[in-house]
Amino acid sequence: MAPLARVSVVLLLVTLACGRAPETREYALQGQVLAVRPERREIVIRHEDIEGLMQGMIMPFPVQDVSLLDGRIPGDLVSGTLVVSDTGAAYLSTLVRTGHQDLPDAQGAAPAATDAAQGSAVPSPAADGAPDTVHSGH
Ligand SMILES: [Cu+2]
Repeated sequence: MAPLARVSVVLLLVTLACGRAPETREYALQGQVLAVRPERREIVIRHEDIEGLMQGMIMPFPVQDVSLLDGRIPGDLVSGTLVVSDTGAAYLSTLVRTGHQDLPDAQGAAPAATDAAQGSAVPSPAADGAPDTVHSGH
């Protein structure tokens, strides 16, 4: 190889090494939405095991494109793509709703929550008694 050509190869390799983009890997994600926080550009998902990355858990996932969160509500079943870079940064690049399953006991309310909200107020003894106590105090 002529000396000049050899220099060119070395320069090329240096250029490639310096200009390379961070390595990223993509993982398929399945789970259920527990909370949506567009103001923080993140969504909390109870995800299933992610092969080769981590076991199932509840955790917040950042998104770069906040419109991915449009229309997502707690209870939505979703599948998405998790992008993890070699710097450790991770975010969801896709997020698709595949179904919906109401969250059990999400607000500490029993399954009867819907009935209670629809029915006329059934005053509890405590709520009933409190005003009387206040009035009688005057
Ligand atoms: Cu996780």
